[in-house]
Amino acid sequence: MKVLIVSTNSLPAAPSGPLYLAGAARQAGHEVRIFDCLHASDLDAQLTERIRGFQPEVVAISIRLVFGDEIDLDAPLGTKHTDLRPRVKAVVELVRKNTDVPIIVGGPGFNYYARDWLAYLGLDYGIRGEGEKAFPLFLERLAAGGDSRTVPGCVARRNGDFIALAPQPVADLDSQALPAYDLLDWQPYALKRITPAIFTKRGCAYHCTYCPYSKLEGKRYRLKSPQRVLAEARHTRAHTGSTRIMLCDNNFNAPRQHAEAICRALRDEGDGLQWGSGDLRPSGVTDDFCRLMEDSGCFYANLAIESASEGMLVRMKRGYTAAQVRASLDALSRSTIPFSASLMIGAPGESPQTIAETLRLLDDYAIPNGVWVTIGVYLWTDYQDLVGEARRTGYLRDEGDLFRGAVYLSPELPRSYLRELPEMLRARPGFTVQFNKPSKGWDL
Ligand code: B12
Repeated sequence: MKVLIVSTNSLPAAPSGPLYLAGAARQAGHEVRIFDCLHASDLDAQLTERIRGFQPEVVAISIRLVFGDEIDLDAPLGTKHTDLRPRVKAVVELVRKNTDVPIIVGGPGFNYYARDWLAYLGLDYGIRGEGEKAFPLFLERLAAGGDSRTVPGCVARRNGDFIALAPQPVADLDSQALPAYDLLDWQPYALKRITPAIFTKRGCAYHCTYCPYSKLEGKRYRLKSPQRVLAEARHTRAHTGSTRIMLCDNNFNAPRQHAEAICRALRDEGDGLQWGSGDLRPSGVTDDFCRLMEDSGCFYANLAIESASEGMLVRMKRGYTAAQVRASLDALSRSTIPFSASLMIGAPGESPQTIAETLRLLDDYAIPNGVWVTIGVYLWTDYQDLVGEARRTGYLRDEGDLFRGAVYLSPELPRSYLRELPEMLRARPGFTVQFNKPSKGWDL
């Protein structure tokens, strides 16, 4: 079948999801094209032209984000909140205007809100979860005229009914198709200074109270072999020309042996490829590990500290201590790796005292690439323990709140303190602050 995959994301990031999806559909024998809205200067004209030119038999729409916050010092509290749903709706309407072939939706931003999305977009069918197996299966059913409502992860509306099947995680990641970087012209991404991204595993063994990933991807790790990661890295480099690659899995260094094996494989390849990770866990980051990261070409690592208050780390169930945060910062500081750190402020129990505790620890370090602070914890899904707590305490009242964008801010943070906090943080060298507002009209 002729398959058009439309990536609706309008914030700068590599379209990794659509690329893995495209690879899988092509491996199953379909003719695939990708349209990335990120570069569309005239969405209407360009998408119309693509549909008319290619004449797809099915259009797959990938939803990465529901809303996004970006730093903008001219915006209230220095952060611009964008509701990205209207953009996705505009894409669906444009597709509808140009063709009546089936439209199917999926992607990380779709997973939590499948039912809301279908109602909002006026569509009847989507797939939650990983697409490598489910999407080709859907295409097979579609081509053969079979029942697509038995595809794992599918969500469907019919005559007022709504069905949702549990997604089925891909067991063997090594045997899946490579991300189809060859289907993209990488030039516009390079101009926007975007680094291509691949992932090395799925799953998360931790259970942080604010994070949905272990429920989304499973607690058991599904690892790609180092050889497979190398094959993806080579393929990505060959088709983007980029000597840098982001490893976009969560907690890159967990499990530690897996991260070490990948570093060794990249080091032994020795062809100058550099890698980065936005999510290094402050545990087991020793001098030896940092040396391995250096030797394997790590050009950037973000240490996801979140908090250095002992009490907050326990409350958030982060699974490491302030002493481990210190040990990780010590080791990274002795290395040549350009690293940054990130903090998340505002989870239950956060108070001016716990923030002071975190900042006191950071005072002992010069962090070369700065500190990224997010104030306000996103509430996405009932997969987060925090959402349960927010419902119990009456912080969240309405079922539809999540799809409209809700943020948790500890009630122990007085407004007078919050008013001063962003400026107080921005005054520290290298600190960048994103202030996620609890709701649309919320102000201090
Ligand atoms: C890595 C990551 C980042 C990296 C991006 C690095 C990069 N170059 O890609 C960084 C740190 C920059 C980042 C930033 C942000 N992120 Co982020 N990020 C992720 C993360 C952890 C993985 C995404 C990924 O690439 N996965 C690997 C690819 C292969 O998987 P995938 O995209 O899910 O695609 C698969 C399936 O979804 C499916 N699929 C995809 N499309 C389609 C379409 C169809 C039709 C079908 C059937 C299937 C399908 O098949 C694919 C293959 O299995 C996700 C969480 C998660 N685990 O999903 C959050 C996530 C996407 N991020 C999120 C957010 C909000 C953000 C920010 C807006 C945060 C902020 N600043 O406020 C920014 C925005 C950045 C941007 N410009 O887009 C949210 C989005 C949810 C929402 N409600 O909007 C997520 C889901 C996290 C969460 N809370 O659960 N992020």
